[in-house]
This record gives sequence, structure tokens and C-alpha cells, in this order.
Amino acid sequence: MIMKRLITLVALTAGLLGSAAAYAGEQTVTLAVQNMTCASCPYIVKSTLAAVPGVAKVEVSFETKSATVTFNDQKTTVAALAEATTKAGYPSNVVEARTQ
Ligand SMILES: [Cu+2]
Repeated sequence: MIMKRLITLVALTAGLLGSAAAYAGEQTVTLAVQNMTCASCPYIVKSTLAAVPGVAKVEVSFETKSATVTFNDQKTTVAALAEATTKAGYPSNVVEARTQ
């Protein structure tokens, strides 16, 4: 009984770690974002990207006019990310991609 409970706990913990940490399918890309003309633009770009299903983390830089996005490539694609920012008025394209 105790052993069974322990196995369940281990399986559960492994599952949680698997979804939170980097695993196969997680990617980080840097997008060059156009039209960010004022200080509030990065917030719009950030919330737009964060709303895309599968996106885990977004960092937007107004200084370098770029967005760094970590996402699950089984849930979304780079094309979908670029499309989302474009629809919000900020066309973007990938400048750097790496698989974690
Ligand atoms: Cu603005």
C-alpha cells in the first residue's frame, strides 16, 4: 500500500517536472519585431505572444525591437507566433532559433 502510494507520487512529480522544465519539443526563438514605436508597444507584443497556446515564456525588448519566446513546438509554431504579432500590428520574423 505504502509502496504503491510512493510510486504514484514519484510518477506525479516526474510528470510535473516534465511539463515545467525543458523537454523535447521546447524551443526558444528570437523574433525581430517591427512597429514598436513607444514604450507600451512591448507590453502589447508580450501579451499577444503569451496568449498563443503553447507559449511558456516571453521577453520583449523595446531597445533591440525583439521578442524572445520559449514555446512547445508540438502546440504551436514559429509561423503562428509571427502571425499573432502581425495580426496585432507588429509584423515579426525569426532572427534566431535554438532547440533546448
Ligand atoms: Cu506603442
